[in-house]
Amino acid sequence: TLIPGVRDADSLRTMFSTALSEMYKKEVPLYDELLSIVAKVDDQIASGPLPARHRIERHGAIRLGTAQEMQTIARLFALLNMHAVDYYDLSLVGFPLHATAFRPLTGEALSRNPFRVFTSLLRLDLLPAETSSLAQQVLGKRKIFSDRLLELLDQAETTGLTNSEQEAELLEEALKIFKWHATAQTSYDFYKQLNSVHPMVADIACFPSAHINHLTPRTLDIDQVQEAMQIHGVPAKDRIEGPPRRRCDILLRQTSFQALEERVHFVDEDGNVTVSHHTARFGEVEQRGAAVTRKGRDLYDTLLEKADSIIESKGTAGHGINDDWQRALQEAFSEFPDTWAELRDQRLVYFRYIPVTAPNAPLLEAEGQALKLSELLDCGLIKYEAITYEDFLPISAAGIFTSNLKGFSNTKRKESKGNRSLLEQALPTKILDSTALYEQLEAESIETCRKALGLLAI
Ligand code: OOG
Ligand code: NI
Repeated sequence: TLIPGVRDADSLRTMFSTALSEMYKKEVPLYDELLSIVAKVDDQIASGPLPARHRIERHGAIRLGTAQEMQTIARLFALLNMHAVDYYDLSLVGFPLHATAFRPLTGEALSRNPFRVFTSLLRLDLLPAETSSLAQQVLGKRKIFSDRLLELLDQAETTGLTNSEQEAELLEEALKIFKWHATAQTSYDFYKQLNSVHPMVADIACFPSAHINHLTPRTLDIDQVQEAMQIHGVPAKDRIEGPPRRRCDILLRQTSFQALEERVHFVDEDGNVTVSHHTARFGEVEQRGAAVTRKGRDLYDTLLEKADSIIESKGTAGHGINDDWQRALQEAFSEFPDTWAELRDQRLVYFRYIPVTAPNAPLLEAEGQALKLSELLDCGLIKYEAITYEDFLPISAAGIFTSNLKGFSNTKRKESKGNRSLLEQALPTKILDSTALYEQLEAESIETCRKALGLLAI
């Protein structure tokens, strides 16, 4: 459904993501340092100009407590042209959370700025009854959205925001949702009680905002960034998540550095203050590759499990050590084709097809005819490039979550199907399927070629 909204959602999204980044730089200086490292590495690698979206590309993550909060966040993100894509079940690794990612959908919006926010929601239904009711008590009282923000949302949806002052105000009020607060909204005892059930429950329910817990720039070479982080003393996580280093990048490789220990003031009902610590925020970096088809994804999942069993059978120190892990991944993924031609022939990756219309391109005598894609590629009238993966990986996300919780480790996968309809009820919209979106981008590119070459059909 179309709502009046804002004048230019794509520009506003860029302004918002820039403002968030500026705020986070001040809150977490190591994030600023990471940005410098990434810029240096990427400058050395880039042979030509990078796509416009590259320098501004990042994702963030927040964790919400109630369906009501999820619904309001969805309204805000919709104004920035960001919509819920894919369901992530974190109970798979023992977290009482499920998630979706809000992101732009169309090729045009993605090329302007692919900013995404991985947004988790606490699953009260998975908590022991007593914990659930304690959490609900404090969550019911907190207000992460200002009254002014709610007014502006209403206005945007009914009459639309029509000038830059209103839009600037929307961003300013929106930023407050993501800001860190060093004073908890509960006592320390209450915090400890929730923390002992699961650290995520305390992280969400005891604080007055949905603090952004990381922002992640994209790099062209995550191995180099990981090395540079270690040299600069940035406490990087010891294992890079996702597929191994390849000639043809697929999906998403990620690494993070450990959360800061933040000093937090806890205040009890009588006004007594306890000063203690909480680990809430961290840094992360990612390298993105091609979006894979369902067949490609099945192969990825199978080979990831194979790498797991290689590591287990070798009885090495386990998953922690990156070199061993990367070797196991390399071994397992030798079965995943690593040339674009093979990846295309075997339909493992989605591609964008581009008509070749250079002046010296071969003449097409076939105007008005129906030709096969393979014929058009053979005679050089069409070229192709991989479509970038814009989403996340649940097992990697679990690794990121876990590595940033002090003294909490849980990598064993559990049987779980999640509860997608519960999250959809909160939104309340259907969650879109990323595979269908990639399929559509590919199909649209073929249609563009057909028109450009004046063909009847491809
Ligand atoms: C989100 C972790 C998931 C990613 O990049 O996979 C994530 C969180 O810690 O809240 O951001
Ligand atoms: Ni992340």
